[in-house]
Amino acid sequence: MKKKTLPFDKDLFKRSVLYNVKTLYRKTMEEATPQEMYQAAAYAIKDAIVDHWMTTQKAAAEQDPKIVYYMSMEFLMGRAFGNNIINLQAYKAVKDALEELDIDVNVLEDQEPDPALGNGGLGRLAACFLDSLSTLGYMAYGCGIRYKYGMFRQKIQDGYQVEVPDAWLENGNPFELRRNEYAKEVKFGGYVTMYTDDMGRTMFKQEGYQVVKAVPYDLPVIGYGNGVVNTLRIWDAEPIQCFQLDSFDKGDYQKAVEQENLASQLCEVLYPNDNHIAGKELRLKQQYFFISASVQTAVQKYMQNHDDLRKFYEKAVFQLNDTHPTVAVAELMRVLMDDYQFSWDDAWDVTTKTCCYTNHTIMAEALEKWPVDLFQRLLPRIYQIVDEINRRFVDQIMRKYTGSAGIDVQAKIRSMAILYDNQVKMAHLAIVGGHSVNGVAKLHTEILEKRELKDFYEMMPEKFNNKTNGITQRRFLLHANPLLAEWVTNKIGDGWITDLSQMDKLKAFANDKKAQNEFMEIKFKNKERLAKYILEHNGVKVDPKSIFDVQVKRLHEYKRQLLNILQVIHKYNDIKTHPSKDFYPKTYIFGAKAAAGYLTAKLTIKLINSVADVINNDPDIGGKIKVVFIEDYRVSNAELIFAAADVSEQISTASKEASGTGNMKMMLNGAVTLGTLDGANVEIVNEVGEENAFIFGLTSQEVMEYEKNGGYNPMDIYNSDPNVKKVLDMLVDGTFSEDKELFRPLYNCLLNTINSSKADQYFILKDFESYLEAQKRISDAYQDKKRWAKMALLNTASCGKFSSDRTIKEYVDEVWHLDKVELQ
Ligand code: BZD
Repeated sequence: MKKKTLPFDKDLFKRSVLYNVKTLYRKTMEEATPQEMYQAAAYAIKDAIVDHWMTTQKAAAEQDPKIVYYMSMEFLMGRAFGNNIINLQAYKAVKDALEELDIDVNVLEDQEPDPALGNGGLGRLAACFLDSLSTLGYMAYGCGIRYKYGMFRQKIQDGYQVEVPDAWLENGNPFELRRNEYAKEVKFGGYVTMYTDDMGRTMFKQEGYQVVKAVPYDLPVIGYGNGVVNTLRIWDAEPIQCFQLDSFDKGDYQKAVEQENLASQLCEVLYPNDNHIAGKELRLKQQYFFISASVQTAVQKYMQNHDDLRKFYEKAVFQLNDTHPTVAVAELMRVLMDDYQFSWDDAWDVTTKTCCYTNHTIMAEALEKWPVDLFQRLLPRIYQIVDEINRRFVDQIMRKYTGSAGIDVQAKIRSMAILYDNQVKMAHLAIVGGHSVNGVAKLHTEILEKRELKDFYEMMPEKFNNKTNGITQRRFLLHANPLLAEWVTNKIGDGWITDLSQMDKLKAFANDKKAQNEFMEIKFKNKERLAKYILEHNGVKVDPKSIFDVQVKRLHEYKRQLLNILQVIHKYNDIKTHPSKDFYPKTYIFGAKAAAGYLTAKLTIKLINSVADVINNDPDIGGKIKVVFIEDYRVSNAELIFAAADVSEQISTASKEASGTGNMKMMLNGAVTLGTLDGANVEIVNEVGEENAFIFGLTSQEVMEYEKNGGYNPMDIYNSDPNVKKVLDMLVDGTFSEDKELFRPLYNCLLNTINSSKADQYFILKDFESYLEAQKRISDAYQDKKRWAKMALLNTASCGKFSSDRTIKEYVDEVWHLDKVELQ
């Protein structure tokens, strides 16, 4: 039986490309630049999308399904053009149509800027979730910020990272729709007054505030092959023009200017920190800005066709992507009480039944806390509400624990209060103000329950649940790796595109020599594709026959890129001292952005580049190893990199990486994991089998045990392991830089001679030997071609669990309880 596919009118598309080139640019196809052609084609695709978008919204209005509002400061969407035509099932038609117009679809795709409204895993997860929600037919809004400048573009100059603004909107965004009619006002500052309303109730009002206009821009999120189109609604800030004149008239010129400044700053730029909170005032403004606009919208949308707001939670759920959107708890309370005259108890009932919180990290520096005075000054009414939530919660703690044997009530309050030490603790507000708290991998959720949030778990265990992350196979296999996607479809049919568990069927081919050869042949072609990219971008020639060992992710000490590069240095020494020793060639590929103010991370980038320079140009090495740092790692080049990886480096200090999702993307593309038992690696190994992964290092238990006891002394390892000593000494002996002191800070991070309890906080030296040994196992395994092919193939075959479709199904069944929208 032939499956139904979405209709797509190829001739209409062609005509509309020609028409758009003419009306947008007054040009013929021959005269148009590639960028202009891209714009023309993107607008033509948008035409096709809009029909589905309208159909979906109409069906939703009729069927009135429950909607999830996925609230996130970050959506790392990546390029839309290719993904959109894939999900419209029109990739081939568009490619052919463009060919007939003498345009290469790949060239066109490369014209699109890579929208980078996110830092890393958390933002990309949000994008994968939207893709899955549409594909599964659930109604969803992504709610976020339309940053004028997204994640900075990274240039490498003389080995150093240089940040360049990412002007992604320079040429406009053909896929977006500005929805002025849905603009909202958001208020900051001022003070709160009390009054009595007509019914004799005490009411609160914010006065003397500054106001900005929040204008939404809608982006379509297309489901695969089902015609469902959801909306990513990102907010931009604009000054309220008429107010400016009024206040000028009133002589309040100062305020008018301030308002205008506020509006122009609010959405200017994404904070480029991953797993770290800088605590800047503007960041809190950004948070409240998009949350207030989104909450107001959700409530108003509901009120359009319902009359009892007390049942809001039956039709809406807010998923808070980490603590960044947590002011939603207080904002919903405010709207219900101040705008709809709810009592506290009624508002609280609705709010807690609506809000849910996902925790993405246990790193202390990522825990969001705001100074009370800042919070109160910026959001006076919201603060008042948080204060009352806290008062009632502390009361609840006291009622529950006072008089219980062996329980220190004050200690409980200290660890759980929302307001404590003059700080507003956003995670605590999110836990108390919602009904669901989830971690993002089994191990991570366990650590939350047993350690980080232990007191909360003991008090309210029913709120806690795990949702192991996932990724969309549509972008990361179907789009990123067309050769492998086609091969999989030939072997097992195309059901995997919407049901990744079907990958399991590939296991039947694990020992099939022909299948193994085909699989490795595809990997080789993808390695050639990446080698070409590297030659073009780095000027370095790498051998696609060498093992491609890949570590691409944000640069952070806990992710231990430093461990990787130290191991490379060791390998370099080994080859130099034993030139005739048999060694299988390896290409170490890095890609990572460091937060602009994170000096250790930036210096690590410099070290990787300096080591690359020395090794790649050393004739003694004869190309046995090469080191490549790929500039400006982002979603678009990630797709090329994942497809070409043999080895997936997932080497965080056990217990620190909440889940990881790059690990899943590489597994999907047949890379073998070299990792610690951290985050979702644990589940990956569980699925693929220990014999098909390379695991090393301390366990999370062991790490936490050391941490409890004040760490360990890395000096002991330095003194007893000559390999370690040699590698570390090379950091400060001028091998990698003329200035011997350049890398001293990294050396000192590992060997803090003044305070050993501050040394090597990420257990790099402790895991060094075990890591070397795992690297050796990899090189041995790779030389057994059959064994490697089987392992690689089994990784692809075992990745079924790691689809974001599965994660979303679990959210729907266990937390959100959404209904599907049916399209005729
Ligand atoms: O979230 C990441 C975790 O580090 C990963 O382990 C996990 O897989 C993903 C998805 O759950 N966390 C982040 O990406 N965090 C941030 O980017 C971030 C950004 C701003 C402030 C704090 C954290």
